[in-house]
Amino acid sequence: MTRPLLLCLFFCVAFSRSKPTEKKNRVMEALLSHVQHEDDKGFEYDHEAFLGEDDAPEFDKLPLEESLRRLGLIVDRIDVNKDEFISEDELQLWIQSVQRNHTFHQMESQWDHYDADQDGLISWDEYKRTKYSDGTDLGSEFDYSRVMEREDRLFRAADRDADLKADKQEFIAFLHPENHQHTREVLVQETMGEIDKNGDGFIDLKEFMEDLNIPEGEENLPEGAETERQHFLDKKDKNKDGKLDKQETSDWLFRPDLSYSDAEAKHLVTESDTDKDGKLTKTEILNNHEMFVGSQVTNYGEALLRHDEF
Ligand SMILES: *[C@@H]1O[C@H](CO)[C@@H](O)[C@H](O)[C@H]1NC(C)=O
Ligand SMILES: [Ca+2]
Repeated sequence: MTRPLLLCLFFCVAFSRSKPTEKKNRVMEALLSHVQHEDDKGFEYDHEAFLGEDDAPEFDKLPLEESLRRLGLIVDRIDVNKDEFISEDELQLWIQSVQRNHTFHQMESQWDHYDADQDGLISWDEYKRTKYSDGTDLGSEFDYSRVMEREDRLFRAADRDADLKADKQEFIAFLHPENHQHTREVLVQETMGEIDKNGDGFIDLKEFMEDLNIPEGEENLPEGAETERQHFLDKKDKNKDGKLDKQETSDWLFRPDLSYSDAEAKHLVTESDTDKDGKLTKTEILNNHEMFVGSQVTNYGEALLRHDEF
C-alpha cells in the first residue's frame, strides 16, 4: 500500500490547472510524501498520519491541557476491543481510517463543483465541461488534450459499472487511481507505454536505464546509476528474465511489500512503548503526546529560542 494521505501531486490533475510537468507525470511522483518522515525535524509526518491533514494543524494550536484531553478521547476510540491497550493493529486501523476519511473529504470538497446538475453523479461529460470548457484560459502553450485523454482513461477505469457516470466511490478512485486495483492498471500501462520504447510489452534493462537518461555502454556512470541497475536485476526483475512484465512493473510502482499504515503504526508503538511490552497504554501515549499530536505550548520554549529567525 502507498501513502495516499499526503499525496496530491500529479494525480490531483482533476483539481489542478497548473501545467503538468510532462516527463514527470510518472506514478512514482505520487508515491513520495510531501512531508519526509524525519522525526528529528519535528513530528509533522506523524501528526498528519495520526490526526489527518485537516485536523493536525488545528490540534497544534490547542493549549496543552485541551490537546491532552482530546488525545485521551481519541485513544479511547482507537481501543476498539476495550482492553485498555493500544495494539499495533488497532493503531494501523485508526491510521487507515484517518486516511480514508481524508480522501473522502477531499472528494466531497470537489463534488459540488463538478456535479453541475446536482443529480448525485458526475458524468464524464459534466466533468469535462466543468474542467475544460468553463471559459477559463487553460493556457495555450500546453496541449491539454493529452491530459484530457488521460483523465478519460482513468475515468473509464474508475467507472466500474461503465455508465460513464461516477458516483462518490468511483470518483474517489478517479481522483486517487494509485489506491485502487482497477485504476492502477491504467497507471501501469501508462508507465510501460512511456518506457517500453520497442513496444514489446516489457521494460528491459536498456529501456529502463535510458528512461533514467543513462545511455547503454556509458563509461562513467553517474552516481546512483549502478545502484539502479542492480536494483533492476536483483529486485524489480523478480523472475530473472531480464525484463519487467506488467506485474513486475506494478510491484515496482506500488510496492506491495510496503504498507504505509503498518510502518507508521509500528513506528508510533516503538517510539512510545516505555515498558517494551509491544503495546501502548493511554499513559504511554499521553507521555509522548508531542509525537502524536504536538501542541503549541510544548513548542513554545523552542519557538522563543528561535525568535531571531522571524
Ligand atoms: C471516519 O469517518 C467515520 C464516519 O464518519 C467515523 O465513524 C470515523 O470515526 C472516522 N475515523 C476517524 C479516524 O476519524
Ligand atoms: Ca451529475
